[in-house]
Amino acid sequence: MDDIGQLKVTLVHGRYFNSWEALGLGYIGAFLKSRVKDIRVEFYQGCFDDDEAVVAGCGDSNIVAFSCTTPTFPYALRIARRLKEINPAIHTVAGGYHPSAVPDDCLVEGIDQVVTGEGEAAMLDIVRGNREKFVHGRPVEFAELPWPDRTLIRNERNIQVAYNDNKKRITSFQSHRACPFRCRYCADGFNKVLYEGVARAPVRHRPAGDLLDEMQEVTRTYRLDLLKFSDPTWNLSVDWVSEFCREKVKRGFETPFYPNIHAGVCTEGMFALMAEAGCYEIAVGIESGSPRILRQIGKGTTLDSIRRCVGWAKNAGILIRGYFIVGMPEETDEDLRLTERLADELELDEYGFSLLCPYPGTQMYDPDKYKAIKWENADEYSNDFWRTKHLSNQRLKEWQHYLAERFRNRLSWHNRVIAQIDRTQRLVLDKP
Ligand code: B12
Repeated sequence: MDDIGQLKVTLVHGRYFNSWEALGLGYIGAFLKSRVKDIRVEFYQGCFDDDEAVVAGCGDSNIVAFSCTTPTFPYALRIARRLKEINPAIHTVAGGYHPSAVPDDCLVEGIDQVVTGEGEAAMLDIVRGNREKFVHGRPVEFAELPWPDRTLIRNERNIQVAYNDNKKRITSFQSHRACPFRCRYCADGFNKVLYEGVARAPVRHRPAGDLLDEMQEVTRTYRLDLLKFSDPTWNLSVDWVSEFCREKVKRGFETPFYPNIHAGVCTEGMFALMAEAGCYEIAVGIESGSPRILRQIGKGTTLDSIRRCVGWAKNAGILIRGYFIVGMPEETDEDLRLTERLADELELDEYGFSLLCPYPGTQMYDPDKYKAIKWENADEYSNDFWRTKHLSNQRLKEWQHYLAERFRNRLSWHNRVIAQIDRTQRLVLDKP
C-alpha cells in the first residue's frame, strides 16, 4: 500500500435528470482506498447536491475529479472554475466518456488534467503525482478491482429515486468491461476512440461467482427488489450467461434481474435458464425494422435474429422492452414504415423511441457542426439539430412522436416522462 501522506480526493458525478448510481466513481474510489494509505475520498452527485454544497465540500481537496458525459461536461467546468477561484491549488481532473471521446476539447481553463479510458489505474497514477496533461487509463482486470464503494457514492439516494419512480428498490452491477460491438450510434469511447500507441480495451468477463457474491451482499444491505446491469450488452457470451444463471439458481438467490440483451447472441435454452434464474424483463436494442438500416448500424443483428430473440424470450415468459432509433443517416420514410411494422408485429411489453444523437465519440459526430451545440439540453430523446440526408429534424421528430403515440400505452419511462417534465425541475423532485 502506498503511503503518500494525508490527501483528500473528491469525486464528482455530474448533474443530469436521470442519473443512476455513479458506479464508475464507486470503482475508482474503492480502488484508491485499497491502494493508498490514509487517503480521504469524498463524493458529490450533482442531481442531489446543489452547487453550493459541492463547492463547499470540494474546497479543501487536493484533487477534485469529475465524471463527465457530454451533457454533463459543462457542469464539471462550471464547478471546476468556481473551485479555482476559491483555491487555485486544487488540482482538477476530468474523466469519463466525454473526455475519452474529445480529450483536447476538455483541457480548457479550469481543468488541469484529462483522463481517457478506464479511471482506476489513471487516478492512482495521478494521486501518486503524475501531472501529465493527458493520462490514458489502462484497462484493468476484475481481479485487481475491489467492489465499487456504494457507501461512498451514496447509493441509497439513487435507490430511493428508483423507488419513487417504480415502487421498486433497484440498483446496478457491472458484469463485463468493454463492449465488442461497434454500433455506429454508440459513443463508447474505450472501444472506438483510439489514440496513438493505445490498444483497444479487451473485453473482460467478470467471474459469475464474484458478481453474484456482490449482488447478494448489496441486495441484503439495501433490501433490493430488482437488479440491473450497467452493461450495454449483458449477454456477450451464452456460456457466461448460462454459468451466471445456473449459479444463481444453485444459491437459491431469487431476486429478479433485468439485463440489456443483444438479439444476435442468444439461444432458446439461454432464455429458459434466464427465466429460471429470475430474469423478469429484458431490454433489447431492436433499433430498426429495415434490413438496410440494421446493416448500416453495424450491430450484427438481423430481422431474423430479432424475431427469434423476441419469440424465445416470450416463450420463456420474460417481459420485453424494445428500443428503437429514428434517424440513421441514410434512413427514409420507407425505412421508418418498416420500423413501425416491426414494432407492431413484435407486440412488445414496452417501447422506447429515441432520436439519433451524434454524441462525440460516435461516427456521426462532426466537430465543425456540433462542437457549439448546447449539449446540456440535447440528447437522444429530444434535440433540435440532428437531420439526415433525406429527413429534416422536424420530420424525424414527427416520426418519433408518431411512433410514441402509436404505442402510448406501452411506452418506456423515458418517452413517457421526458415529454412531461422540465428536466431541471426533476432534479429537485428527485430528492429523497
Ligand atoms: C448504464 C449507462 C447509463 C445509465 C447511468 C450510468 C451511470 N452509472 O451513471 C443511465 C441509463 C442513467 C445513463 C444515462 C445517460 N447516458 Co448513458 N450509458 C450507460 C452505458 C450503457 C454504460 C455506462 C456505465 O455505467 N459503465 C460502467 C461503469 C462502471 O463505468 P463508467 O461509468 O464507464 O466509468 C468508468 C470510465 O468511464 C471511467 N470514468 C468515468 N468517470 C470518470 C471520472 C474520472 C475522474 C476518471 C479518471 C475516469 C472516469 O472510469 C470508470 C471506471 O473504469 C454507456 C454505454 C456503453 N457502451 O458503455 C452509456 C453512455 C455512457 N451514456 C451516454 C449518454 C449520452 C447518456 C445520457 C445523456 C442519456 C440520456 N439522454 O439520458 C445520460 C447521461 C447521464 C449522466 N449522468 O451523465 C453516452 C455517453 C456519450 C458521451 N459522448 O458522453 C454512452 C456512451 C452511450 C451512447 N449514447 O453512446 N447511461
